[in-house]
Amino acid sequence: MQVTSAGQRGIVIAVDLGDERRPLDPELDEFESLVLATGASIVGRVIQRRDAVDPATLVGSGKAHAIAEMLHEYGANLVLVLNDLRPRQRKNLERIVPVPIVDRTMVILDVFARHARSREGKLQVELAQLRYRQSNLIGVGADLSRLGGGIGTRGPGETKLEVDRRRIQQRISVLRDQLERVRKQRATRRQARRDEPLVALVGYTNVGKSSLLNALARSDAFVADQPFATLDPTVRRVFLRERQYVRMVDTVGFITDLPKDLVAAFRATLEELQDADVLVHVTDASTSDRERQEHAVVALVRDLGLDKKRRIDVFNKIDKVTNAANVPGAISVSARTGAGLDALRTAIAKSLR
Ligand SMILES: Nc1nc2c(ncn2[C@@H]2O[C@H](COP(=O)(O)OP(=O)(O)OP(=O)(O)O)[C@@H](O)[C@H]2O)c(=O)[nH]1
Ligand SMILES: [Mg+2]
Repeated sequence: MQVTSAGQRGIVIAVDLGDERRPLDPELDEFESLVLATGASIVGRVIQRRDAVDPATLVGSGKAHAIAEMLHEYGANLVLVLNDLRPRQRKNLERIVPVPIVDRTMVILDVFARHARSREGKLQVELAQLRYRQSNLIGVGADLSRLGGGIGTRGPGETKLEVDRRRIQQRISVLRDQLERVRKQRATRRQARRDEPLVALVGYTNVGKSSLLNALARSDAFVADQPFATLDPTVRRVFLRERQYVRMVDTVGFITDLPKDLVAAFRATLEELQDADVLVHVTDASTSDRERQEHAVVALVRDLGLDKKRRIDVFNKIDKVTNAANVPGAISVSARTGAGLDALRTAIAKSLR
């Protein structure tokens, strides 16, 4: 179930609250790369500086009308909103701006929907999407109309929404049952492979976890310069040193304010991390956004109850930085050039003793 699709032309809207602790730029950049990962293109951008969001329409109502005019001018058929959108704001905004209004959570869910490969991954994403719609009083109309030939219709009316709600609830129960079954199978498979220690790669999305796994295991897990290339956990056998191997699992990347329906949906997948003997926390040494990303990961690791585990901090992509910050205890590597990989193998071996 995808909300956006190739050929969609979107206008990105953001309200800048001027919070110094939360500068808009990195969040906006990240949002736009998420949007591009859905296949939609960005044809315009509206940033409104305000002290608070407008409770009725998010942006001021004058701005909302200006956006409606921009839609015509730019031939846009989608509005993408960075800020959290309350159901009432969405509804009011939809009246003024008559195209689908998609918020950050929906964008992330959409990227997940595109990238899910396994049956469990697909079920998890669909469940998260429906739960999000349910809690935000969005009908299924937009998606169904897309299947029937293009999004671009208005949201459903009141009675239709009632019907939608019932259908959503029914579908959610079906998905839960199916997930339950898939998970039982996975648990049985997992039991069978408990011989070698398990090392889990964790980290923000797009930092190079899959690339690192490939470099260490000489394998070819999917790598792409876009958020959430990996959704399904991938396990590879990695050589550490003479007669010592580990299993290394690469899993879904983290992101700031990961939608809670997604965390819930992916909890079971992330639970694989509970079995890990060591966590390897990968960060991207080359991004100016490193600190914010690191905080998000540390918070999620804590939420998942993994903060008691042994952890190795790794700075990846050092080939891209001229003078890499020397953080004590952290290991600098490049999945691309192979620099630092031996030091990482040694550190993992040491941590397992
Ligand atoms: N220059 C450089 N680029 C790298 C390095 N490692 C990964 N990349 C690039 O970074 C991008 C993301 O790499 P992935 O391995 O897909 O990252 P990931 O952490 O698995 O990302 P998700 O699965 O999307 O969360 C790709 O374009 C890689 O080619 C590195 O050491 N140096
Ligand atoms: Mg990956």
